Amino acid sequence: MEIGIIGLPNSGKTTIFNALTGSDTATEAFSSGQVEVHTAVVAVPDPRVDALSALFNPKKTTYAQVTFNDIAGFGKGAAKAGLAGPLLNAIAANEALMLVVRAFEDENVPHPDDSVDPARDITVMEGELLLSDMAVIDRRLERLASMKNRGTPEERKVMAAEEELLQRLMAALEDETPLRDIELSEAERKSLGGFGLMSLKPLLIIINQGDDDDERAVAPLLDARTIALRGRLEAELAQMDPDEATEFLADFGIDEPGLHRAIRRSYAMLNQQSFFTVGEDEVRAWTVSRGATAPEAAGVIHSDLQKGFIRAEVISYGDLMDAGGMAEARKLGKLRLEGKGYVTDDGDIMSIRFNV
Ligand SMILES: Nc1nc2c(ncn2[C@@H]2O[C@H](COP(=O)(O)OP(=O)(O)OP(=O)(O)O)[C@@H](O)[C@H]2O)c(=O)[nH]1
Ligand SMILES: [Mg+2]
Repeated sequence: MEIGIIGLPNSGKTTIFNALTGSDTATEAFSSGQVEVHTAVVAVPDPRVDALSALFNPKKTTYAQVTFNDIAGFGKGAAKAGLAGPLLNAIAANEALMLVVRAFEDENVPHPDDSVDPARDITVMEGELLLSDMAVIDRRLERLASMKNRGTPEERKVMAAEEELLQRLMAALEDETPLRDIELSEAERKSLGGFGLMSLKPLLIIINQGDDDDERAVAPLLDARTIALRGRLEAELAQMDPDEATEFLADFGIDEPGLHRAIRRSYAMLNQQSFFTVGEDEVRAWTVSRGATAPEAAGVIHSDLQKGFIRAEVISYGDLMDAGGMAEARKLGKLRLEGKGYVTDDGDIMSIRFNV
């Protein structure tokens, strides 16, 4: 799962990236304007994995992972002519976007619009995503028009369907509706895959507050897809050893590090869930789409497990913990044998039977 961090220049993208990933990438008040992507892979904190690890005492414990990409800033007007190639490519490579919006005041850090106004900046940036998509769709429609009357009847049918779909999307964009809010069939989604449409991607908004700011100051902006973080503070926190961090969290009245909240929201937003494999060798969390079947889940572990899937032995995390161990759970009849049609649940513990 890759999440691209975007936002206006100097909004604090690299600071938030450092906070989320525990990196120590240099931040600067004046950007070079070059497309340079910082990447870090982060383990998804999950108390269930900790508890399973305590229960099985494995040689290795592996958390689910998410990759954050800190992408160069782009601002108002950037999307008019279509975002420049390298920037568009850097953003298109992500499954979801994290928009960083500045709320911190600091005279030494210039704002491209000369004032701090997070509500305005959210509107500006969402507008840029829509404009960028319009430019992409416009170009594609022109190309389709130039190919009219060419190709086999079958090819023409495909092109006509694509044109109709793109016109529908264009109408939505003109109406200021992001494409993620449009209902699309699986096939339509697939046909759009190569275009790098930005407003199609799930979007999580991070409001970057100053060290002494209170979340209540931006309360009207907070919703299911918007959270507030004190970026610089959290970046400092991410550099501390655990004891120091605990004290620091208490001092600043932070319930839990922003990383945990941001990851949880990202997971929900991406329609993802976790299942676990357990044993003496390894306790491990895996990421699947919500609604994934048992064979699809098996395929995340290895394609052979999906191909040769016979059945899965499944127990819910809660049942296992209640029983206090696998042997006890088995005695209580809590382990289920599930076939190919089984739809996995968040927190399932699975053991796959397969045959290749
Ligand atoms: N006071 C304060 N300063 C911050 C905060 N977050 C970032 N800054 C400062 O703002 C400046 C820009 O931060 P960056 O994280 O580099 O911003 P950016 O969005 O990555 O900038 P570009 O990549 O250049 O577009 C740096 O000087 C940071 O130290 C914050 O929460 N409070
Ligand atoms: Mg930066």
